[in-house]
Amino acid sequence: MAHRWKNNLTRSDVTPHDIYLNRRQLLGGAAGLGLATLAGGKAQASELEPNSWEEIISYNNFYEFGTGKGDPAQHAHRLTTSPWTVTIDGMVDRPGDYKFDEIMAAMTIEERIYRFRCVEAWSMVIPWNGFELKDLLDLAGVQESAKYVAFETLYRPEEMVGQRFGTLDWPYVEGLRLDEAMHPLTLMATGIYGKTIPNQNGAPLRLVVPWKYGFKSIKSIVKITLTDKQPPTSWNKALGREYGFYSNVNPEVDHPRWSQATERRIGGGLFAKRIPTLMFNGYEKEVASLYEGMDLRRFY
Ligand SMILES: Nc1nc2c(c(=O)[nH]1)N[C@H]1C(S)=C(S)[C@@H](COP(=O)(O)O)O[C@H]1N2
Ligand SMILES: [Mo]
Repeated sequence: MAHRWKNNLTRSDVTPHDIYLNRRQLLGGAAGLGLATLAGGKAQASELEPNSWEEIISYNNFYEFGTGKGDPAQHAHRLTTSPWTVTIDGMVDRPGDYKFDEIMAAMTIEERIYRFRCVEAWSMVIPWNGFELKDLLDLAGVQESAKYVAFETLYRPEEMVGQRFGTLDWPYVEGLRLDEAMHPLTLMATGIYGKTIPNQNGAPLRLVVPWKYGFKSIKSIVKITLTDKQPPTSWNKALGREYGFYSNVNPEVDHPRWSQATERRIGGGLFAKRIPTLMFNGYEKEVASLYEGMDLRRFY
């Protein structure tokens, strides 16, 4: 395949790890005592304080390695992520198997500190490194007819021990509307805290859609398909009444079995108050226009 790669890799955009460590230390007692949810300015300042590396890599959902929060950290070391190719097909001008290294050479890696809100009502703040999904889709050349993007995770039960059980219908699949996929907030993450993304977080590349519940942010992607039909998604297939295609974070639309009005920030400490969940996870200004005129209760 003859690709013409843009050559604008700027790894120096990555902010060094120790800046965050220092900021955490500076924050001092308040965060440690779980008082980071005080009203007013203080809450604003600490609200985007990243979780620690240890928290981010030890409390995970990645059912390919088991359903416990500690299972991915325990089992994901068995996954081999090199070599890795991402098949991009469907309604694109340049379909093919894109080598991960070639993708990296073509992309601009930047840091994005995003809130991350799981549908289970816990959250973190994660300093991702990655590139905009739009840049990858542009590389493949999205055709006029495409309306949706479908994503697929690796299926390799020899290494992904959770895939030996029928917890979900493997491989894990997800999807976005094309305008959601092209949105500048939509990231393909390849790192955290300036380091290569750990296997349990979805190495070597995973989607991050910060205004949607975490399960939309599919990990360890091997296939991206441009299509004109809304693609099936794993959690919708498993429990369609509870998990819709859109899955936008919305404090006003509860899960059938629990409230989505508040969330527990991981690492907040034993006495931390739950914090209010923000519309579109705090990205309302950036993304609300994508859903203008849509009934968000119906399109959950
Ligand atoms: N392939 C795959 N992707 C996945 C999942 C999964 O089980 N398999 N879990 C999702 C859920 S429910 C969440 S909350 C996030 C968790 O990402 P993290 O472990 O990096 O915080 O990954 C999402 N992506
Ligand atoms: Mo989740």
